[in-house]
Amino acid sequence: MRNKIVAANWKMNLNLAEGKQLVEGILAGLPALEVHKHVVIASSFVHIAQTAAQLAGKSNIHTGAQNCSTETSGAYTGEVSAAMLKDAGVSYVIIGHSERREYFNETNAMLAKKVNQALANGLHILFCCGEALEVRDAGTQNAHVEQQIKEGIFHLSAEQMKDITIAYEPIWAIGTGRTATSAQAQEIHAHIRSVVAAQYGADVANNVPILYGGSCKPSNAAELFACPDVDGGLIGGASLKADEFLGIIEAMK
Ligand code: 3PY
Repeated sequence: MRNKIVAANWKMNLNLAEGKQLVEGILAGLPALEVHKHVVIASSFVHIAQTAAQLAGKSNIHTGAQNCSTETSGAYTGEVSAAMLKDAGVSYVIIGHSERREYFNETNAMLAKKVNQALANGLHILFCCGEALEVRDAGTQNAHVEQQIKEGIFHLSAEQMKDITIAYEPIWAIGTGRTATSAQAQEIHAHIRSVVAAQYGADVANNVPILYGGSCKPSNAAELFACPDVDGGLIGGASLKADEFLGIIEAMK
């Protein structure tokens, strides 16, 4: 059975005290997680050491980051390397979130370098893809997402794909309150899995978790997660409140 994952993406929110309190709230309500179910808390860099200390020794709940550098080390002011993240206690890193692609001009070529840095340092990757509203309206979302995946991760070996989780996030559903219907999510998740299968074969494809992201909340999580190719969620706003995030974790199949 492939892994199921619910990952919090705090984005640029919360001070240290608020982050600590939120993790305490999540831990207080966290159900015992079966072996294939995982929770990730991806905070901003400043929270990582604190979150890692809070999660130390806990099973199936992991510290995450929202980005890493394309470079290994050196004169890159403001950057944080994958090695630094690993050393600070991170085990999952989000790469290629649409906000990074859009506001920080991250290209697929840059993302492929970040993917290499993360894997070289033993991190699991939550690799994001997804289309803007114009692309969805033009009906070319499958080709769009396929290109992002091909250019971002298809240089990897089948062995390296074991550390890849794909997160499909339609940009038109991020922070807008709009959600893809479960039928829309299932359709494109199945397409993504077929693209991975064409490159790596059915075994690899069947083991890659594919998460849905974009205004996922307790009220719609169960329906989305019931889709056969939806293996959990990457959660924005609803991950900032312990009760809402716990509600989404409960919906994990
Ligand atoms: C959202 O749901 O808003 C996200 O961007 C999750 O990453």
